[in-house]
Amino acid sequence: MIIEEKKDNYLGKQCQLVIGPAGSGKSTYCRTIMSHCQSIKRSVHLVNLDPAAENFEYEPTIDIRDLITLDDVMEELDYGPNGGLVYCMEFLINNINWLEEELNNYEDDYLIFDCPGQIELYTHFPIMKSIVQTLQKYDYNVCCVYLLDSQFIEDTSKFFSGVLNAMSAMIQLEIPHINVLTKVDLLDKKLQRSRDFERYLEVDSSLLTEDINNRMRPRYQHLNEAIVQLIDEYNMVNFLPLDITDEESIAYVLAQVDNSIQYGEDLEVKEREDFTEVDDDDY
Ligand SMILES: Nc1nc2c(ncn2[C@@H]2O[C@H](COP(=O)(O)OP(=O)(O)OP(=O)(O)O)[C@@H](O)[C@H]2O)c(=O)[nH]1
Ligand SMILES: [Mg+2]
Repeated sequence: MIIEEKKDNYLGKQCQLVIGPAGSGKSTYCRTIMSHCQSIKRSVHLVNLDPAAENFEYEPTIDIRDLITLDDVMEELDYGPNGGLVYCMEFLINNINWLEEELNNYEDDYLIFDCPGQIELYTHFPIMKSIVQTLQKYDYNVCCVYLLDSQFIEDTSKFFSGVLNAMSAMIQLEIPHINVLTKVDLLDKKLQRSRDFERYLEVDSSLLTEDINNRMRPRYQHLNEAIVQLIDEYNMVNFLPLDITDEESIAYVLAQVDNSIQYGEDLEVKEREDFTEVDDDDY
């Protein structure tokens, strides 16, 4: 069954790019998904792209610190932590063959990339985009998993800033994009069951506008409405809640990510090109 082999091979080349602001829970998410995958016997590899990372519960299979570390850059070039981080990431891009060689060793596996938290890497530096392009060159289906700390729903203006950053990353990367609201276990259980919480997961734009306009001076009304419209138009209104203490919640997030990797636009093109002999029903 040549077609089956092709399909298996293709589905094996998947990866999640886990990004989000500093402290949003990226490393914890990666650890949680690794542990969940271990329990469901799925083979996954952790890729560490954070040159400042310290300890990992699961040893990364590919680790940027084998190429460069933030400590070395800060010491040798006398850079501060932010400049040093950008230097490390640019160094990675200038030596992308290092990553390509590492990828070649694991080309049939499911990779989970734990990325650094500097927001500028996702909003205006082309670094993550270069990494995505490298992965795509090697036929990986890449999904961006954008994490936002659930404390961002404490007030609507904070939520706006979180959503706009997520949107900026989505526009830059141009890959399937899943928003995840992290640290839900820290939220009050009553709040989790309330309509207030739901409207942040599947945002009701009219309620958002009403809420923000009630809090801010009238002169900002038009701006608020324009932002909400933008959020609406880019379909950035969905967040998956992740409670790392609840196996079902973890499984649900993973299923959504898997789905977006398999059924993203890239796959549709590949399906047509590579799997034309297989019935649509098989997918
Ligand atoms: N209770 C709870 N704590 C969490 C969760 N996710 C992360 N944390 C805590 O939040 C802090 C930051 O988590 P990390 O996973 O290191 O966040 P990160 O995004 O990798 O941080 P950077 O790599 O520094 O950008 C740690 O103290 C974690 O223990 C969660 O789902 N629940
Ligand atoms: Mg981290």
